[in-house]
Amino acid sequence: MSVYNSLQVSGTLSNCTVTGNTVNNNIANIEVTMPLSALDGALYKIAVGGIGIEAKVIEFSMAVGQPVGRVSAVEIDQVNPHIKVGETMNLTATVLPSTATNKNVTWQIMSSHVRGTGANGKLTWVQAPAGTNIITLNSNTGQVTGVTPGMASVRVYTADGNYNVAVDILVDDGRETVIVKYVDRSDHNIILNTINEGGKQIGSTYNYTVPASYTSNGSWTLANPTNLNRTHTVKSGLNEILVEYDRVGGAQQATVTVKYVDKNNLSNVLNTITTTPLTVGTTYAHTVPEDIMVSGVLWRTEDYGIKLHPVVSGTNEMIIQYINVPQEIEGIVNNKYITETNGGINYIKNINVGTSVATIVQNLNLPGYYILEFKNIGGTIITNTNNVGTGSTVTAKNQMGETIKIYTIVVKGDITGDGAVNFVDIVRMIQYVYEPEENFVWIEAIRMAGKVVGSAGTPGFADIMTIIRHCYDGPQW
Ligand SMILES: [Ca+2]
Repeated sequence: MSVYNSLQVSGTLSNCTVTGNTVNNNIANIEVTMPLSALDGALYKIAVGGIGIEAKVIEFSMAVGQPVGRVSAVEIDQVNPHIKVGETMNLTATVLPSTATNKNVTWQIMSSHVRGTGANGKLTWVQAPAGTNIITLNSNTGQVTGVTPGMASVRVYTADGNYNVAVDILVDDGRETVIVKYVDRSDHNIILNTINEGGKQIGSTYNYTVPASYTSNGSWTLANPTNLNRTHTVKSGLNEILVEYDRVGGAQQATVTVKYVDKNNLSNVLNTITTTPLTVGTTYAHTVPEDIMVSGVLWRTEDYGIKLHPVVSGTNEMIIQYINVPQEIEGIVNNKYITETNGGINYIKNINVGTSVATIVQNLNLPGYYILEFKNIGGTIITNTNNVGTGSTVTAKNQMGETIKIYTIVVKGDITGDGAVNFVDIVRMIQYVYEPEENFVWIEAIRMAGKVVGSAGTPGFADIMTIIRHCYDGPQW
C-alpha cells in the first residue's frame, strides 16, 4: 500500500477514532481506537487511498481477553458429602475467578431428603455479602439437615445465571446391619451360617450369644468355647462378627474332579481325573497338558500349564476344554483354500503361480502349537521365499514333531512342479499327451494341474491350447 498526501477512512466502523496520518517515506502509521465490546472477534475494514491512486482496503480483526470482572465458574467445597438423618452440614460456594465483580450466588435444594433452615424449610435465594467471594451457609440462611435416608441434590447458581454446579448429599439413617457369620476356622470361606441383624443404631452395643456347637453339613464345635458372649459396638460401614468352628472329627476333605472335554461339544468328555481326598481350604494344583491323545486322535488346549483350584466343601470340578487337532487344521485350511480329498490324499487346488512358502504360512496364521513343513515335488525341504509348485507338500506337525495332516499343492498349468507356468510346461504337456513315456500314468496332482479345461478326465488338446494361450495371451483361469 502506498499513501501519499492523505488518508481516507470509510466503512462500518462506528464509535472509533483513527489517527496517524503521518507520511514518512511512504509509510503511514495508523492507530484505531474503539470500545472493547465492539472488537471481540469481529472483522473490520479500513479503506486507504491517495490522490490519483486506487483505494486499498485493510482488513483486520482482534480477539480480546475476558473482560475484567467476569465470572468464569462456581465450585462447592464438599466432595461426596455424607450426613445422617438429623445431622447438619455447611456448604460453601466459591465464585471464580477471585477478580469476579459479582460473587453473589443462589442455592436450590432439589430433594426432600434434606432441608435448609431458611424459609419454608428450604434453602432460598441467598445473597453473598458484597465484596466477598465465599458464601458459607449459616444457621440463619440454610444449613443443610438430613431428613430421610436417600440422595439429595443441592445446586448453586452464579448471579448472572451462566454457571451452576450441583453436589449430591448421601443421607443415611444412622443405622447399620450387624452380620454374624459362623465359619470354618481353617477356612473362613467355608460359611456355615449367616445371621443378619438390621437396624442397629451406630454407636450402640450389640450383644450376641454364640452356640457352643452347631450342625450344618456335619457337626461343628466352637473354636473358643470359653467366649460365648460376643459384644460388638455398631459402627458406620461393615459390621461383622466372625464365629469360628472346628469340624468334629477333624478337617473336612473333598476330592477334585478334573474333566477334559471337547470345546465344541462339552458333553463329550475326553478324560476324567479324580484326585485323592484333599483337605478343604487347601489349593489343588493340576498340570494341564498342552495336548492329549484320545483313541489315536490328538487334542490340544490353549489353557495348559499349572491350574489352581481351591478345595471347597462339596463338589470340586475343573473343566479344561480341548480342540480336536485334525478338525482344527482342516477348518483353518478349508477356510483359506479350496481343498479336495482324492484317493486318500488331501489337495489344496487353488494356489496361484508365484506363491511362496512364507505367503502360505502367513495366510494360514496357525496357532503357535503347529509347525508347517514344506517340500517341493522332489521331496526337498523348501522355506521362506521359495515358491511352491504342483506336487509340493505342506505337512502340519505338532510340537512333538508328530504329523497331523499332509496337503499336496496344485498350481494350475504348472506341470513341472517348479511353481511357474511357461514353455517348458507346454512341452511336457505335449509329451505326456502325445508321446507318453512307456507306462506313463498321470500323477493326480499333475493331472489336476494340467486339466485346466474343466476338472475331470485326462488332459488333452484343449488343455494344451489353453495353457499356450495362458502363456502368450494372458491368464486363462
Ligand atoms: Ca512349471
